[in-house]
Amino acid sequence: MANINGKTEFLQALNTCKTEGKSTVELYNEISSLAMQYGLSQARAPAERNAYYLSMEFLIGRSFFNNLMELGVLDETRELLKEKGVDINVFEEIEDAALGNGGLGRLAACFLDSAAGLDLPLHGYGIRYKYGLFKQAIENGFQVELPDDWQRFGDPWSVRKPREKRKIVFADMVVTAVPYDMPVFGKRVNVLRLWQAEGSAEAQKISEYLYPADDTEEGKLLRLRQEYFFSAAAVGELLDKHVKLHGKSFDSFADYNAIQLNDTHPVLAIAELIRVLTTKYKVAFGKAEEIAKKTFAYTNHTVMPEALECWGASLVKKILPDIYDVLLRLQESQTAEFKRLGCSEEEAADMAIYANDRFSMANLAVYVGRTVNGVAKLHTDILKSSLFKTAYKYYPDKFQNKTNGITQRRWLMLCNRELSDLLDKTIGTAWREDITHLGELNTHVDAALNGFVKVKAEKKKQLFAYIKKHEGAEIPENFIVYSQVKRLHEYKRQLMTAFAILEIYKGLADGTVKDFHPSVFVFGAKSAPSYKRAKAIIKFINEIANKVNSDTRTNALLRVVFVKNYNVSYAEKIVAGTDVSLQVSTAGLEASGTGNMKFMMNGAVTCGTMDGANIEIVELAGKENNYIFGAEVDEIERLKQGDYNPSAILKADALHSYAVNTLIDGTFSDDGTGGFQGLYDALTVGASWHKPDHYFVLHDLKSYVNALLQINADSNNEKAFAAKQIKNIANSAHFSSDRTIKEYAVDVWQI
Ligand code: 26Q
Repeated sequence: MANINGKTEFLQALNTCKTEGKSTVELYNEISSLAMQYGLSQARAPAERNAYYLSMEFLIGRSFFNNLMELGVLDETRELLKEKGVDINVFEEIEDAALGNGGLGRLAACFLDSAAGLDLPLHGYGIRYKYGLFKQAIENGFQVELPDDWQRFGDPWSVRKPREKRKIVFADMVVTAVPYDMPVFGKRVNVLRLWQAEGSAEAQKISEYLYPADDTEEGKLLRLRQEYFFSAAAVGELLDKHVKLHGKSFDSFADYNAIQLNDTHPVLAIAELIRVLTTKYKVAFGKAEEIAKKTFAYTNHTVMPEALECWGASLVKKILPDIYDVLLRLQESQTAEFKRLGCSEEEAADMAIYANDRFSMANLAVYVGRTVNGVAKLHTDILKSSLFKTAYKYYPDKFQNKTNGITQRRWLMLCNRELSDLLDKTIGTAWREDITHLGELNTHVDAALNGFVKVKAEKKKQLFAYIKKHEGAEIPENFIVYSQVKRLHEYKRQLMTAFAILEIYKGLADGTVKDFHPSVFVFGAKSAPSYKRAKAIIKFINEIANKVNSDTRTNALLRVVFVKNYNVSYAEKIVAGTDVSLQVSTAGLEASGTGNMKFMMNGAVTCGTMDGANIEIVELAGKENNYIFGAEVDEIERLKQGDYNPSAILKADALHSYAVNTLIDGTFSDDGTGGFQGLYDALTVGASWHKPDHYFVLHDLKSYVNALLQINADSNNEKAFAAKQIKNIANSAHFSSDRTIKEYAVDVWQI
């Protein structure tokens, strides 16, 4: 094959590529590998100082379209293929690389995209799972999990580097870590290096599958192995590289390397760095600790206590005895430092790395991390005022906020070409290079109105066609679209949306809700396989969809669709075709949210609570252009302290009673699983581990229904409503991950 080292050569090669008689998968692999050759030829010499993003998850999605776009050949490829009689959309058959659960994993992918786009040397380290997040089927309304064998289409975007393999040693086995490099194209070519575990059958299990939960239930041996496996591979490689380039002068290690810990999952990297420095290179412990303190930075993504990882000391001792020793010594030096700082005993206990026979990964990360950041302003404030309150008292300078962002390349240019073209026409093309130019749309709202209404209608049409194809559900064209798509969690309150829909449905049926603009509610969500209540909520939504969609009294006005196997590619369709973004978590619990930003940038209004980044969204786009409802953090705090009585609310409100009682009055069937009774009990009597309705669904339900109805009424004034949507686009530049990455680059990584 000819050497492809430029765009012209790529297009020539593509032109001579025979398409007849080839399957989509064959063509996909062929075109992708041509593009890889072209893309890799653009790589330059590595940077002196690099930042590394250690993450258990990289939720990349589909690479094909995105990479062709980043390489500047998507349009030409589309045209060339068309001439050959191939519709480029056939490659949508290639499924996503879903090496992540949700927000945290997708954020990692957006960050890599932005860094490459900004010419900043940020590289990823993670795990090359054989199976990504399970594929979700829906059977009789229930979630069923199927394996996600994403590599069956081939993996043309990775390069296996067997010569750079490493040994990872556990007390009971030795595992080979083989790197696969996925280039990240942009202004520069960065690398996402994913490690695959090889060796014995036991060894291979380490990279076999992604934990399909986005919280911890219990410490699991395999999870510990996974975390150590990729952290140790990354740290070992960086140390080897350092020795090769700079000799054994580890004082300068942190001058060349900044390591970002994406939540607590890679935190063992800290202990591993110290272990290797002290054992292999005989660096004194205190010195090694100092180097670690200059190298690592930590991002927290959740305040949910169950997701803060702790490892049982005996487990660590058994499979990673040297790491166990390092952790204990870190605890000693931590204790000494706390003494110097004058911490009380309780304060020291609160921040302890080791307590109750467990190692706290969060406390270790906060102790060693140069910086600690939350992912939205409110979230960082909560870290300072509660979760890490004591640490904030003693180390105030460590704490920073880095509000999340999303890459506009995938989430606007790629998924919404129509809107992108309209922006070009309205404000020129400068926004494509520098997203802050989007702000210029603020003074061209009227000029964009007609065009925007057309674009939204077209994106809806495309979404409805896609839904028809994948779910079989028909949605009439004039419907407005409310979407709630995200992982299924009680705190995200999909159940509250379900109740709100039932109340609206009843109002439509009995005529108390009037002048209702036809509306569809779109849900997409995977539940952790072992999360019973979340699974019951999926069944409940599907039961509601069946009832509502088949009721001829109301189905010209109201529909409900639960899309199965919600993933990055589905999200690309949904964010572009949605009018109303539902972001309704209990205030204080959604660290940031990033779906909210994708919807905003595509011109949806937010119907949400004052939580996570919603607060910053309405701050920037205006409360008058969005719909905020429900209890704010301080009120939630008061409710928690006081005697919140959801049963009283239920009793006092006939509509609420109607909606909630459908769980238990035979309106719907959970097939005898008891799942619906479980949901009902959680709201009305609570459980051994929580008070009734601890996510305050019933407290916020009334104001939620009102907000939904207000939106519906406002949407009848098409132009005024479109103006609100446009103002959201115009003020969304702040939520570009380009902005976030620039902040990390300056405030944390100094790259
Ligand atoms: C931990 C231990 C064992 C098994 C699983 C886990 C685990 C896995 C994934 C714990 C947490 C996660 C993922 C968390 C996550 O996605 N958090 C989201 O991060 C987004 C990016 O910052 C935020 O926008 C969301 O608000 C937050 O929920």
